[in-house]
Amino acid sequence: PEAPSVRPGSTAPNLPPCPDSPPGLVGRLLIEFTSPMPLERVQRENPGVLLGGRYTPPDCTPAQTVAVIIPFRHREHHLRYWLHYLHPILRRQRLRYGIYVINQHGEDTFNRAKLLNVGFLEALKEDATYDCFIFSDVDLVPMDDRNLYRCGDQPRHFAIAMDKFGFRLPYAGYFGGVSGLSKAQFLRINGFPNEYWGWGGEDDDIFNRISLTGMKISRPDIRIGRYRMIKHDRDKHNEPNPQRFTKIQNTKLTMKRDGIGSVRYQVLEVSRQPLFTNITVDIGRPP
Ligand code: UDH
Ligand code: NGS
Repeated sequence: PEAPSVRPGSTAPNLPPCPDSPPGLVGRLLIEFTSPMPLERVQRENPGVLLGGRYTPPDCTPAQTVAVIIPFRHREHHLRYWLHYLHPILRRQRLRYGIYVINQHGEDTFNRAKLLNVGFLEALKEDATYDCFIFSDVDLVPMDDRNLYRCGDQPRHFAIAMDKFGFRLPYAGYFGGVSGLSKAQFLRINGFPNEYWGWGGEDDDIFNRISLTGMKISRPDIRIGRYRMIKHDRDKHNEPNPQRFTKIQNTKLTMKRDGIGSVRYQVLEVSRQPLFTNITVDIGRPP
């Protein structure tokens, strides 16, 4: 008899649903950024990851398909550590996922939130079944694999206990670092703002969008939502945005016109690497 054909990366039929609490988790992890991390080593350690950084559990059918979106420019060294730590964690969490690095082309002012909007749309163009989006800075690695990179019935904030903040939230409304929204939650807030050029405030604007649409942030236990950040100097062309304080006062007005419905950009290259999909994009520059 003919073997059933299964598209690579798709879920094989007849597998049981993946468990709510994955059995193979190890809990607290040792995370360090001192030993060198060649990409060849990371590839060797992750043979089960398919081209473009796609993975599907071999033994169960996950409830969600997760796109992990990373805003990026000139951080190759951080990305290698991120891939080294995250692929095994996501695998143990029994996720069906893809990794998308959204690389801002050129040297104009950086725009984190606009890159995340691009990631949402481009991931869906690759695979219309993505229904959960995890937005992660490239320099943040979870210290506990029980911090599950999934979506729930409210937007989720994952990076709640970072080493640089003494393993606490810096303020109650902090929504930076690593966050996750279902497709429906993301569309409900009109995605993220496109008009925060330079550092700061865009995560507070997203927090405002969530509150203004009547949703509540969900967070893991403080003992589990721990993160190490790779130490780095301030990047070039990502200076603190002097307009950020006034902009976050106006989310209620701006979120209707500025968001996923109004994002304009040009994809320059899509390159499927062994451990991630690299999307280089021209997002323009501040007016
Ligand atoms: N990012 C890049 N390239 C850049 C700027 C930002 O890839 O040039 C991405 C990256 O994923 C990063 C994220 O955007 O993790 C957030 O930007 P950030 O790392 O600048 O924000 P953070 O708050 O640092 O971590 C601000 C500067 C801190 C200087 C501290 C000096 N000791
Ligand atoms: C707030 C910023 C956020 C930022 C947070 C942590 O003040 O964007 O600090 O920054 N909001 C504004 O500037 C309005 S950190 O300590 O990581 O550099 O995420």
